Amino acid sequence: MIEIYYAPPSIYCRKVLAVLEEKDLDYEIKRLSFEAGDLESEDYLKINPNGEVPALKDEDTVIYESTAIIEYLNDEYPSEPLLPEDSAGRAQARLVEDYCDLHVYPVLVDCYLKKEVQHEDLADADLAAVKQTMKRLDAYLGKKEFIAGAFSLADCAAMPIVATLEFLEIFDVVSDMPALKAYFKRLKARPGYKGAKMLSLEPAAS
Ligand SMILES: N[C@@H](CCC(=O)N[C@@H](CS)C(=O)NCC(=O)O)C(=O)O
Repeated sequence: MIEIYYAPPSIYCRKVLAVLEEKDLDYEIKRLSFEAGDLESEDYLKINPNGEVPALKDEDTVIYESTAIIEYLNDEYPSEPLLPEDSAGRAQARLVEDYCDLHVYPVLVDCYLKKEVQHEDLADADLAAVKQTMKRLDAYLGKKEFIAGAFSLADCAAMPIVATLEFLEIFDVVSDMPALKAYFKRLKARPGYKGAKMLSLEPAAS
């Protein structure tokens, strides 16, 4: 059985959960707590020496770094392939997935911390930072159904973005981007959205 180390509400973890759900794989969530210091425990550092979530165990295989994890899942469980067949399409999926990790997620994590942990209102500058990343996603999407044409890992990476915008009640940042808005609606209808929405460990409502 696959085990996924998840500390709610990690957006990087929820990207992996989205892939697990898209591939309809059985998995068990090993819940860790940031507050309790679980990620710095000696036992967990043996699993992920970076002291971060997610990490994944699949029998004897242990992997950390969310991108390495989802690439592993796609290779190891190829029945629902989540990368296009052509090299250019694969590169497009990977670069947008990378953009989500490096640029979109950090901005949303900042907003989450400000609103949910520090209990402060988001400022115009916070929303502008989110919007700037949404514009990039909109440009990557263009007129396509999904980021790389067919549904891919990049779309799994976008799913927790949608869930987080909704959770933070800032979905309106995409109100003037109709194609992106329609794409986000398509993502919400996917099986993977259940995992992407799992901010807590409560079963995600559909
Ligand atoms: N590059 C890493 C980033 C993972 C990451 O930043 N995880 C955060 C949670 S969202 C974390 O575990 N931070 C450690 C901490 O806050 O103690 C990946 O893609 O897996």
